[in-house]
Amino acid sequence: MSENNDLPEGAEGPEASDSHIETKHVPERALVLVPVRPARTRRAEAEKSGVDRSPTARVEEAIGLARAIELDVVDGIAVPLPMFKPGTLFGTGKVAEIAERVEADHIGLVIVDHALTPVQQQNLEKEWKAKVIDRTALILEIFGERAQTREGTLQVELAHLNYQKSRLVRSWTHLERQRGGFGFLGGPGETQIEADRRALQERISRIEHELETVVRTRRLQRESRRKVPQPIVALVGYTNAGKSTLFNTLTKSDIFAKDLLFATLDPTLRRLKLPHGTEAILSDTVGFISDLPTHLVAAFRATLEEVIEATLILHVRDIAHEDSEAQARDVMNVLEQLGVEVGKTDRLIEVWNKIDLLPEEARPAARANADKGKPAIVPISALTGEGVAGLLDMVEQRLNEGRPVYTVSLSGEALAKLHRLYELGEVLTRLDEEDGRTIATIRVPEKHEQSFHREFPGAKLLPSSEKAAAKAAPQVWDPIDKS
Ligand SMILES: Nc1nc2c(ncn2[C@@H]2O[C@H](COP(=O)(O)OP(=O)(O)OP(=O)(O)O)[C@@H](O)[C@H]2O)c(=O)[nH]1
Ligand SMILES: [Mg+2]
Repeated sequence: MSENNDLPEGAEGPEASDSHIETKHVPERALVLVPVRPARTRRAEAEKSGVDRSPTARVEEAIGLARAIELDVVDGIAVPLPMFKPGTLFGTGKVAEIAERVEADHIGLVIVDHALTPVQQQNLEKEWKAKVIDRTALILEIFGERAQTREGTLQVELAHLNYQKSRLVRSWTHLERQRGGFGFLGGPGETQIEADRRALQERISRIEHELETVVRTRRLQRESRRKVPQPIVALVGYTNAGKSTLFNTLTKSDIFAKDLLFATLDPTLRRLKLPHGTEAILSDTVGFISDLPTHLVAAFRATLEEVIEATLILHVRDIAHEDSEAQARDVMNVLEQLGVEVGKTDRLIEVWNKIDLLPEEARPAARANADKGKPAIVPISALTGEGVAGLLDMVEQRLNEGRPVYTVSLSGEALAKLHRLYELGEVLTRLDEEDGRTIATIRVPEKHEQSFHREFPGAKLLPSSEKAAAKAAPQVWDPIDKS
């Protein structure tokens, strides 16, 4: 660092406020490079995968990742990548051009938003005289800084070690190739790498063992929760989609939510009270991102078990983001990796968040009924609260789908008790007859079952054959108007 650090605290000499530092390598001055394939290749890839990310959004995201660990990002550039050069990823001309930029701007760290082989990394470090890391290493770094619980720390460490181990293998294969393909004869480098691998493997086993103990405790806690059965509603989604903000709005909590990628790492659980008395547990958890290192997904499996086993999964999407569609697909992919059958399950609800950022006429419509494989959609703003009441209604409705439905007929004085029906359960249909009677069908959550029978002794259980009709009846359900 510069001598400026030696200034006494509070000193405000011109040097102290001058951001231009004469040292060649300033470790936290970072340059972000986003390799971009030619348009034609990108179109072909997009057709195959159904995902096309705009280069600008990718640059923005990569800068966001770098800022997540407080790096001073000097610039973020989309770098054309007509073909992959095995030794340096980028072509010779580009490498030289970037070297000049690194030199001129005193950059100490270059982040390449792409996978780099260990050899590419080493070569680029030599060419640019700066530290070089790839996307996976950067994400691992962020997770390392965020981890707070014992479980989180162990998981990140495990992912890190596995990442390192996989890179040792790759560089070994490379050495083998350099020697003409006779790797099995052994040779220089091999013994050292083997030793390194063994050391890594020993640490991996030790951490896995320790993690298993921590995870077992969590499982036991979950088991004991299961004895008092409460449905779990899990929030999932791309990082920065607004999961924690929604969590705070729904549970009136104050957990950390910020315009920061991977603000949340460790999972949080809170009680969620629904409008008609149904109770559930809401879980907030780590966000997903495109090209999430597989080591991380594997390491975080235990944390994500809450999601895998949840009764309902709320997929929170930043619907105002230009890459919203691609982000959703990434989330689906991770869910699939975790064993949630995305296309088949009826446990998913899509929460389209941040509608306050869209002009009135561009706001999406709600989709109440889940067709086979198509999740329901609820547009909301976790920030302003718009649509949130409708979301809660839908969650409660979905959690109680299996609950019994009763028919209640009220007339005369009993009509005064009508409001109690709305308090005790979810009124599915209501018919005001000409003779002054009111007939309603109501689904009663477990919690209110006793009170309901006490107050409405004449209620009749609706046969399950008629339940579908009650459900299909038009429900006044407009999340936007309801907030
Ligand atoms: N305008 C607007 N901003 C929102 C809304 N919901 C969340 N945000 C903002 O989006 C940013 C990210 O919110 P978080 O709740 O931290 O997002 P997250 O999904 O928990 O993110 P990670 O924990 O990083 O995965 C914050 O700056 C929020 O204030 C919304 O409905 N409208
Ligand atoms: Mg969060």
